[in-house]
Amino acid sequence: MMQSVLILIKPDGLKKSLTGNILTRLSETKLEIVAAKIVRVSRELAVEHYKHLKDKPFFDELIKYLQGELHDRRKVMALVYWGKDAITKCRQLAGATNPEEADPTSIRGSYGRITTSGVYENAIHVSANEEDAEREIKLWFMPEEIIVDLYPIKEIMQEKRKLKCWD
Ligand code: IDP
Ligand code: MG
Repeated sequence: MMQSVLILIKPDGLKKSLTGNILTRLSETKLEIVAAKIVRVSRELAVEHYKHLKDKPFFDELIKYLQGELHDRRKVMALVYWGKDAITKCRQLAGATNPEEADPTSIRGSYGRITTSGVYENAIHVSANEEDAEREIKLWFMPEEIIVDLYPIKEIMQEKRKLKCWD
């Protein structure tokens, strides 16, 4: 089944200079990268991304983690991979959520750790299923930032919107 999946290289992955290693691991899947960017994560974006965990005791720490406040790296790398069984393949490579339980050869098994404050620092986010992938991709990317048409779009006129463009 052709699927798309949101991947985030989280701030610990960036701080530990793991971007290249993680992208190399993901390239084993032979999936296609159809969008990529570096994002400074607002609190609103982090809370929306992880809203299914808002009642967990580690939620506040998790939001700080995704925003980069725990690593003094206020950015994440966001990518969309597309291709056959993209979600299954990427979740497999990422490994289990808890880095101690993750297969040691997986990305999280290799690079993740559990901090004393309790949040799992697991270097990478991978959408869990097709429904999450669609919600997350639409949250992190505008249609024109993705080089293929993944989901239906509409075109609207916005005259009073202020846009930045090159001078
Ligand atoms: P996933 O990232 O494998 O999809 P989720 O349950 O969606 O797992 O959790 C999102 C993130 O929250 C995890 O990647 C991890 O950083 C953190 N997290 C999840 N469960 C726990 C926990 O029990 N303790 C600490 N951190 C957790
Ligand atoms: Mg998840």
